[in-house]
Amino acid sequence: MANLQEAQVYARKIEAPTYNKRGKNIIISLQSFFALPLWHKPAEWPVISSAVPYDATLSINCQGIFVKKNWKLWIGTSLLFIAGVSTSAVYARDLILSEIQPPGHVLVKSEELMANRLTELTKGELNIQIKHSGQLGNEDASWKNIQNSTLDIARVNFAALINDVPVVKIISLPYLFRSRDHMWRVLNSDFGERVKFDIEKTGAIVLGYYDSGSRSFYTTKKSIRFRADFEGQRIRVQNSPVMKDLITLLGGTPVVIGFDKVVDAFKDGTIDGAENNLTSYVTTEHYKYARYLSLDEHTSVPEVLLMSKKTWESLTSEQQKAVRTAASESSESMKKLWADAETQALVKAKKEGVTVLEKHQIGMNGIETFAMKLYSKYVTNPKDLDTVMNILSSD
Ligand code: GTR
Repeated sequence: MANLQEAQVYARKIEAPTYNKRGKNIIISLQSFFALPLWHKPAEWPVISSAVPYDATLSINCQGIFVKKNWKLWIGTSLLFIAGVSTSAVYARDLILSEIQPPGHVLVKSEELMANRLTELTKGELNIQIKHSGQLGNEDASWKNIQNSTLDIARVNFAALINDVPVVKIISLPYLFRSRDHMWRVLNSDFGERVKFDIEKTGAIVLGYYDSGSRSFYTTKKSIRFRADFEGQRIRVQNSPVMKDLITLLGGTPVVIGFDKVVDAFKDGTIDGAENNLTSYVTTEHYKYARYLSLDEHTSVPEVLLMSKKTWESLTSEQQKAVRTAASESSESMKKLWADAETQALVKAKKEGVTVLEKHQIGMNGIETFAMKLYSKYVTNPKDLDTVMNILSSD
């Protein structure tokens, strides 16, 4: 789906709850109710069959004759019908989740775990339909659709929120987190609560976070080893002011391109490099074009799972609890899946002949010194300064 408008139209179409299994029960119950006259004596069949299934009045008249003769059977069947309708009143509902990664990606696998768990916890009342591979548009579209409540759930990278939620600029600062564990500890602290509060102020419900590892640079012509290696390089970045400024500061030219267009940009030479986590580097096959990978781990910007406020408020408190449980279990189990996926990605990249520079082989001092100049631009008040100092000095 190419643009925001199309995605919104599609999202509106699917906005109405989908009635499935139990909805069908209603139809079957109604059919059997009006089909009762079929049980008449064969002599009455010509009249009755013309009444079924189109003319309910005739059918009911015929049923009158039938009731007189078989009242016990009629009462029994009617009770069954009423029971059928009353249980059918609790319908199953499909929640639509937008995801840009393809099937098989660790994020999609984790969302599948969440979907199965939610179906189990709500005994089929709530189900999640995962629209993967950007079927409903890119992350910017998903984020907008969550805010205007035309989409139920979206998994996006924090970068998609950066222009609406200022605190995301802090999380996106280069070399802020030392490791994934460090990032998780910070997200689980008071700071994490502030992030959640700031996102929810904009009209979205935070269901949880997913790992996204650390992002590193990869290039087509030569390895990035020193700060000077950025000069003249056109590097693809997400639509993030922090990332654009970082590349400019390091001496390169930032090129903002959608995630799904990066391979084409490598093919037609629009870019000389990009940056992402190891998993995406391999699953997108960027490694086939950018054969030099420098593991500088400049940012660790997690993924976030969001629900629209309208969807959230339409759920019962039991259902909300089930959604929270399914999301948090999936986020927890994803940590292990992520670590495995990252290890496998590095093994694959090396096996495929990529030139990999580990952190200790890169002139990090020079690069970090330049990168940290960004802090003075993005940390502009005492509260944020305090936050950044706490993060940098925390274990
Ligand atoms: C991936 C992330 C995506 C997207 C992408 C990008 O690692 O999972 O959500 O943000 O990076 O670089 O655009």
